[in-house]
Amino acid sequence: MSTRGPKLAASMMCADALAMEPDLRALERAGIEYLHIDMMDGHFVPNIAMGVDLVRQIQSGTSIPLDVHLMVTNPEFWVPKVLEDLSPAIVAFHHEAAPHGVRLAQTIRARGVLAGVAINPGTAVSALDALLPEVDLVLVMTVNPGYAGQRIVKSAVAKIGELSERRARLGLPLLIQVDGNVSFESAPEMVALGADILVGGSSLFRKDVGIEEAARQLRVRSA
Ligand code: S6P
Ligand code: MG
Repeated sequence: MSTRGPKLAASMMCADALAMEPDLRALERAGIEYLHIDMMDGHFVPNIAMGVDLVRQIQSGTSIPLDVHLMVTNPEFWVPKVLEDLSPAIVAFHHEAAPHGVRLAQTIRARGVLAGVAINPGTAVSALDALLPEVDLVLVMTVNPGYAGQRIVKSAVAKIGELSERRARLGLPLLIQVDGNVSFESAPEMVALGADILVGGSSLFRKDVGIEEAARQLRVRSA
């Protein structure tokens, strides 16, 4: 496992649904730090993905910690459910769906789990000013949430730098996670701007070079 550079979270939505076990073993050999679990409700985003039962089964098949990304309109319901039914290391809800973000973060932290808040490409970093001291992680979406394999939204990448500046100025031990078209080309800039955790989707689950080689290259290019 790498000790320098960003941590990698593998987006399980991009795993081979017909051969998830070989993919899990490859992710373990690659020293992937988190399994990124995209839970989508068909309301907050125009797609449905990864229910609790499926995720529980994945969890039983590996010791890689879970990083849950909730793309749902009602995180007040799903945060407690995920905490109860799974054993995640990180749970992130979307700011745009959470009028009671501080309460949600407190609920997550009370279980000894890292509390994350995610922002869409169209949401400004300043919208999080009041919430930053209450969370452990900010998930910066660099594509519109809902699907893998999309083009990057360039203006969203700059928000990594803005957040990095804010955490330094405020002295907060915040982690910055980036999700959306993290690639061999885009990862170096994301890390230079301050990203701590990169979500690997299409660029990690590569059928041509394989997961281990893709992970190695992502690490080399962003070290
Ligand atoms: C998108 C979701 C993401 C994707 C991730 C990986 O709504 O939150 O986690 O699975 O973006 O896909 P890609 O192809 O963009 O790297
Ligand atoms: Mg995600």
